This record gives sequence, C-alpha cells and structure tokens, in this order.
Amino acid sequence: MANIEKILVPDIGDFDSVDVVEVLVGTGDTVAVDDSLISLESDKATMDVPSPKAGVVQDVKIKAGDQVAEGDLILTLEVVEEAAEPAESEPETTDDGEAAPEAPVADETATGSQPRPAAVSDRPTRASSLPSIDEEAFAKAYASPSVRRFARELGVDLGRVRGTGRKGRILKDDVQGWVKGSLAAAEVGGTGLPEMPVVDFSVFGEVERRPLTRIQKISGSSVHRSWLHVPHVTQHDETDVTELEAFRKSQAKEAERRGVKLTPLAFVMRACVAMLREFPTLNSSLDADGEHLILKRYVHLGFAADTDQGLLVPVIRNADSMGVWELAEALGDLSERAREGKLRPDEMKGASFTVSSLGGIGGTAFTPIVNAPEVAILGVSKIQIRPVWDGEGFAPRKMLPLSLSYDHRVIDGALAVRATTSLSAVLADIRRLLL
Ligand code: CAO
Repeated sequence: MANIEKILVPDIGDFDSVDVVEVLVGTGDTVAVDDSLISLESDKATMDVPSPKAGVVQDVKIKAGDQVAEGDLILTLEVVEEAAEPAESEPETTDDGEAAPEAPVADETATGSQPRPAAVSDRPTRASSLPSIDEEAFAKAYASPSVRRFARELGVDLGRVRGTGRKGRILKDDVQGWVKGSLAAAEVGGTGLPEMPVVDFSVFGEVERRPLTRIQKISGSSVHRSWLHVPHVTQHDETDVTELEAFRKSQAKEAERRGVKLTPLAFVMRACVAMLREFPTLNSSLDADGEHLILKRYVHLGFAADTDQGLLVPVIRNADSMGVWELAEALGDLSERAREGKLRPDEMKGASFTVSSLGGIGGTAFTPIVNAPEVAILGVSKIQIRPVWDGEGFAPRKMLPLSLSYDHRVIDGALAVRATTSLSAVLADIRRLLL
C-alpha cells in the first residue's frame, strides 16, 4: 500500500510567518531526500525547504505568494522507502505520519549566520562556451539556494542572469533560459550576439525572395568571420598621381600593342610590393598559437574582383618578381576569367596581401575588410582632381585615395601610417615606382 506522508513547514526560526516565493515541485515530480521543495523569504533571508524523504509529489497545498508558518502543510508525498536517507540523517517522523523536514537551507547572501550549504560551494566543470563566474556578482545575485546550486551545476554566473521573479528574484527558469540563450549564441560562433529578429517584410510592401549564389554565401561567411575575429582599423591617405596618370596615358599605344589594359591598379600593386618589402609585418599572418608572427618571404597579391556571381579574390603569385606590364597582364587575365567563372581553386589561394579597388566605380574612401588570415588590405578609391597647395598657389592635381585596413593585433597605427606614407611617396614619384 502506498505510504502517503504530509510534508510540513519546518522550524523557520524567529518568524511567525514568511512568504512563499517559489514552489519548486509539482504533482507527479519525483524528489530525492534534500531536494528543495519550496523557497521561503523573510525580511532577512531566502531559504529553501528540503524534502525529508524521497518520493513522488502527490498534492501541493501552497503556491507562490502564500504566507506560511511552522507546521503548515506543504504537500503530500508518496514515500519511496528504498530511496530514503540512512537512519542517522533521517528527519523525525511524527506518530501521525507527518514528516518534518530538516531546517531550511539558507541563502548564502543572507545576513544571518547560517552556514553556506556544502553543495553551493561545489565547482563543477563549466561548459566552455559559458563566461567565467564572477564570484562577487554570484554572491550578490538574488536567488534561492536551490537556484544557486542549479547555476553552479551548469557553470552559470548568476550575476549575468536577469531575474523574472518577484523583486527581480532569479528563478530556475531564468537560469535555464540564460543557458539556452548562451548555447544558441555559441552555435553562431560563440559571439554572444543577440539574435536578429525575423521580419516578414511582405507586411510592408511587395518583395522578391532571391537565393544567394554559392560565391555570395562563401564570401559572406568569410568576411563575417574576419569582421568578428580581427580588430580592424583603417588608415586613410591620398597621394598625388598626376605624374603617374600622365605616364600611364602616354603608354596607351604600347598597351594597345601588347593587348593589355593598363589601369592605375597595376601601378598601385607595384607600389604595394615596395611597401611590403619595406614593412614585412604587413605581409605576415598571426600564428594559430597567438604567440608568433609568420612572416612570408613571398608576395602573392590577392585582388577583389566584382563578378555577377559575387566577390572573388584571384591571386597574382610572386607579384614581387613582376613589373607593371606583367602585373597589368595578370590582372586582366585573372579578372576576365573570374567574371567568366573560369578560375581554378588554386588561383584563389595563398594571398599574402590583398588590394581592393573601387577606383573604376567611384567613392572617396572606404573600410575594406581584412582578408584574414592576412593582416592588411589596401582599399583604392577613385582619382579626383583637387586643388593642392604647392607652396605658392593651388594647382589642380590628381589625387588617389588609399584606405589601408589592418589587424590591430599585429599592426600598430604608427606602423600603418608609416606604410601608407611610404606607399603614397612611391606612387607620387614615377621614378621610384618603375625601379
Ligand atoms: N581612379 C580613377 N579611375 C580608375 C581607377 C581609379 N582609382 N581605377 C581604375 N580606373 C579606371 C580604369 O582606368 C578604367 O578606365 P577606362 O575604362 O577608361 O580604361 C576604368 O576605371 C575601369 O577599370 P577596371 O575596373 O576595368 O580595371 P581595374 O584594373 O581598375 O580593376 C578589378 C580591376 C577586377 C579590380 C575591378 O574591375 C573590380 O572588380 N573592382 C571591384 C572590386 C571590389 O568589388 N572591391 C570591393 C570589395 S569589398 O572590399
């Protein structure tokens, strides 16, 4: 026959009655000895009432918000004998079958002198995706001992959890919700970013849903990864390319003869090689151990090519061994094949530095995203004719805007501006450029 026992509110110290702030079990729940049944709160402390017996909850007689005093009925429990505590720690059972639980387990933040329950100080292994526990904030968090224990078991820093209980008290559900949120964030890269809302735009007007191309998906995830991992800074500069442009235009016939399109980009690439030789840190990658820099002795220049399938980055290998004409030829060949979808996979690998030119389109400056694990990328915008002070007056000069984005873990601002200053100087002096 089922052994049904009444579980009563135990001795709660000097209080006539205290508030029930949380009922932690429901009908049908299986409880073990010492599992918390309810949380009580006086003006001095929050305390959990542990179950004196193991069993299955039959009927819960109180609810959150009630006031209770010693001897009040909490619930009836169908006791499971074999799961009971050993005799020496078993709580007293009265003759009429009522079980008095042990004294409530007080909150560790209580102002009184209650000892901190042993389980609360356990330090189970935390899920690695959860942030570490700030003990001070944990201690100050407003939560019952059972919720604290639960948070400890999951490695949750209670200081970070927003309580939805009365007066902001943290409930078990709040801890569970926080863990779910953290795991969901970890799935999207451990960023802790709040999720974007899903919006039905058709509510606001007509829309078309178009699938992303394979290239858009790949390049999208690659720029996103870089954006999240690399602390970016962009150094802007501009350089006087009046002479360079005059020279380039003077080569129109030669370009035609060679069947090559000679654009400013070939000269910019030649100048980048000079910059990378002078500042090899820009031609490096951070080692995966985070403690070494891998300096590359080669210069393989990637360049962003806009195609109707999305952004591709073909690579000109050993660009440091090429002159302007060879660079222009490689640029023309690779960008044409990029647009025709004819690049081989190995022609898009191994870049040590990338150039992204929007100069054929427009713009005055932009902040390109570093093509990680490279550590720097040069953005090139459109040449503008602007009045420049030459010491005596303003002269119309062709100015080329440059935007160097870099990984601030590897490159300091001073190094970056030295590099762009050197790059500008080379581009402004055709003799140095053609050396
Ligand atoms: N200022 C003024 N004019 C420029 C210029 C500049 N900085 N750069 C190029 N031009 C001119 C060229 O001389 C050419 O003029 P003509 O048609 O009169 O000969 C015209 O602009 C078009 O050049 P282009 O774009 O065909 O050639 P390019 O060598 O400059 O660039 C390529 C090649 C593949 C880089 C380019 O076509 C491209 O795809 N750019 C987009 C890159 C991109 O999307 N970057 C953003 C990525 S996100 O960081």
